Amino acid sequence: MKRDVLEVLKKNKNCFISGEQLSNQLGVTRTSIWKYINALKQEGYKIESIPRRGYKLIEEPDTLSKDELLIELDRNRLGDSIYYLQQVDSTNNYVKKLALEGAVEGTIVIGEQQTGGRGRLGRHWVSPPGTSIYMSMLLRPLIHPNEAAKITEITAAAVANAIDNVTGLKAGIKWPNDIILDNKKVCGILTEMNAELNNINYVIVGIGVNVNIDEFSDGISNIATSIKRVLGAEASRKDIVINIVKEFEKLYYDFINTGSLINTVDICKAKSVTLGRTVRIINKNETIIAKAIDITENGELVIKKDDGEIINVISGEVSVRGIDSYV
Ligand code: BT5
Repeated sequence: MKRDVLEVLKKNKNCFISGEQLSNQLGVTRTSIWKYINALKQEGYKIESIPRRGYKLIEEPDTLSKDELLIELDRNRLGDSIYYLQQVDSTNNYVKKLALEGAVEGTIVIGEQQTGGRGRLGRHWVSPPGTSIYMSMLLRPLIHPNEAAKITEITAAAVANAIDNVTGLKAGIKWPNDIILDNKKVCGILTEMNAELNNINYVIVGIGVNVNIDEFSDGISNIATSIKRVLGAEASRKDIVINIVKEFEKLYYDFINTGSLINTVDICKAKSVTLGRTVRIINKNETIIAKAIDITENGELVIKKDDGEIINVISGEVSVRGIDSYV
């Protein structure tokens, strides 16, 4: 019900709506309305209340709360079930727990802060409170496990589009899992899977976006950036999350329904900061230096070595000359 009150206030933002109107429209007493309004004020909403005129929503906090997201996502296939946590070790770990309890595809977990945020290969993801997005989505795709890497590319395309839609910036994609602004990493994606030989039990897509972070710790200050640093102004975390889910949903079900990744690949190619550059790829114990020349319709990176040999890379650690720690 609090969400319904919020939805009506948002539709009438900056206009008064009386307690009586609210109570008639939502079918609850005026005392209940007053309680929900107080709860919203506690959450940071600025609501003016004037006797006989009613309530006026003046300002909304940039919260990623379940109420805010569900108002926008209630007609979507993903995001029907949202968990919003003030603190969590890792949103991927939390989704894993929910997945094992039988949670449905599209379940989303969002944390305001992570105490054990993870990158690939057990690396640490810097996750300070209140300024960024830490979210994970549960998927149960009926695809072969060897196709799971495609979900990372779908996510990268969705996040890059979402950043562009909300901020007007032009985000780049460093194949396969980094989103880049001004040659630095603004978002990382961690895709994890639980599968048997021929079928997937679940996939967890974890997304970390540096939105309004001002400064980074020494360890990553030369490779990391935030939207605020590049844009010169704060961006709405909520709008970015909603956009990510909507963009992801389009590309994901397009892939699931048609079996083709082509719409995602088109975005990844157009936004690639990898193509045309020299890359260093570390795969298991082997290091290859080559030029990135294409991305196939299945999302593989095509590289050409100095001796002319052409290799299709499905996954691996990629450093791009000029973008990150590659020297
Ligand atoms: C990634 O790994 O880029 C995947 C990051 C995924 C984070 C999300 S947050 C929500 C969900 N829950 C989790 O626990 N994880 C996911 P990788 O490609 O391995 O990059 C990790 C490297 O990025 C680190 O070793 C640092 O060098 C750098 N790094 C760490 N924190 C960063 C940050 N906030 N911004 C930019 N770079 C960072």
